[in-house]
Amino acid sequence: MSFSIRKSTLFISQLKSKMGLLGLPKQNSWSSSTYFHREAQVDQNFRYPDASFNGKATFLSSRRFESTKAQESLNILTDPDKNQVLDFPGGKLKLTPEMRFISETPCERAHCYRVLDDDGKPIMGSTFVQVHEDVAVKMYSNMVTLQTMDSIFYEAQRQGRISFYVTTVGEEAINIASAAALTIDDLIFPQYREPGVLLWRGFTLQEFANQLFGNKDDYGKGRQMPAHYGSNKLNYITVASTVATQLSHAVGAAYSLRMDKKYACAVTYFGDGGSSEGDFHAALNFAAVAEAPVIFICRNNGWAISTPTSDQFRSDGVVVKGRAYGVRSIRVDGNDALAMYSAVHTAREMAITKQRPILIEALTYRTGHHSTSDDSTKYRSADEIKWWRVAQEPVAKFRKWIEGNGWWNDEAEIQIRDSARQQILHAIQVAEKVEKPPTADIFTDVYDVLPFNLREQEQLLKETIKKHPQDYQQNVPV
Ligand SMILES: Cc1ncc(C[n+]2csc(CCOP(=O)(O)OP(=O)(O)O)c2C)c(N)n1
Ligand SMILES: [Mg+2]
Repeated sequence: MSFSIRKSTLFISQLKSKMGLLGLPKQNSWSSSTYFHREAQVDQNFRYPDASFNGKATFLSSRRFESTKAQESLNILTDPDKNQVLDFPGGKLKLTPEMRFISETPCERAHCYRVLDDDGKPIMGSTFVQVHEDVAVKMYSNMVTLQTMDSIFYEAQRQGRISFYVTTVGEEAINIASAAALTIDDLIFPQYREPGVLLWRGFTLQEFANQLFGNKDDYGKGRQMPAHYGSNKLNYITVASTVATQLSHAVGAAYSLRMDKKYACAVTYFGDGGSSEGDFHAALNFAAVAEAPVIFICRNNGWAISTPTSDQFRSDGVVVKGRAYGVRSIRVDGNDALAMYSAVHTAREMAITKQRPILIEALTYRTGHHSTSDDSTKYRSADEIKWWRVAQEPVAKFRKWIEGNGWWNDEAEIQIRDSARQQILHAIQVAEKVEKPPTADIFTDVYDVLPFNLREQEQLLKETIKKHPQDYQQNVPV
């Protein structure tokens, strides 16, 4: 349908007669939810979300355009500038005689929030949430442990001791800094490249190794692929391979936290590839409408296996999609642990106190292969990988900051790297010796009473193992 708009009320009256049911907005249509009244430092930022942390107001307001109920009449109002204003469900909007399309590209790309410069020094004028020494040291130690886990477990896969592994190389700051900014009550809905969140919460190296080796101490009873960790105790929902399905789960869980008036939020992690799934769009929209306290953390690492972001979307990355769905958003340097910590800490306060979703696009780069099933040099240049590995390495950058504060030195570095290595090697040795869960476990925990087809399959499997024992691992009890 196309029509021209003149500065007359003709089209409005036609519309009115066609639709008949357009009306006034609710009195409180700009107000935010009033579940929590805790005065947070983010209040200023909440009122002026396009303002920086130091509260400088900018040209856009933070009003939420809530839907209004259609009522009897359509109102044409005139504002003080003599512009005509249409009172439309969803809120008032200005009418214009100009036929102006909204451009598909902004004049300028969304800025990226960064605190530390390349030398690990806070950029002049940067605003960030202060991290105490003990937290900063734990953050750095966890990042080193994650790096060490990645190199040893990756090698274990290459030696054929485990079947599969996914590294987090290059994304250690997103993992650890975001985890540090949350509390254990916040529910985590991960993709597969965030084991650091679990590490931060206290999942032991032995628990990681048990899962990777699929032994009988693995909580998934060996039924998940390696690196698909989960922990009830640590509020970390088990990783699912199906990309982006966790997003809508997080929204539902956040809505339930809201109904229970809990001082907690749901946090879901996903990649740029995840944002290309329909689930991402459904989840953002639903979260905005339901006013669910959920933080969406997108790790935009440039690639979805071999598909670059340029073949996934033509928008200015992922952050801009938040506004389309009415979700407050920020783009952050994901390789800057201090910026990540500050953004997630602030997002958490906003999500919970104001009962709203927040989208964080963390810019980073997957410097490792997608997984042990991938060779990324087949689709990207070695120079590109090297630049990120050397010039933008997140762990080294954070080390410079804590060293600059006098919280770290070479001796501590040698000690943590040595200790992490010893502990991981020990965990592997133990996990390898623990017996496997029984084959019968394959059929449990889904149905209360096993349906006939699964009973048949179980029987068949037992007979096959008996007939061809050489084809099956000896250390798996039937
Ligand atoms: C629904 C679905 N489609 C495809 C796949 C295969 N697949 C596994 S990981 C992946 C790429 C995901 O990329 P991204 O979300 O950017 O995460 P990253 O691996 O870069 O961290 C794809 C396509 C899948 N697991 N699930
Ligand atoms: Mg990706």
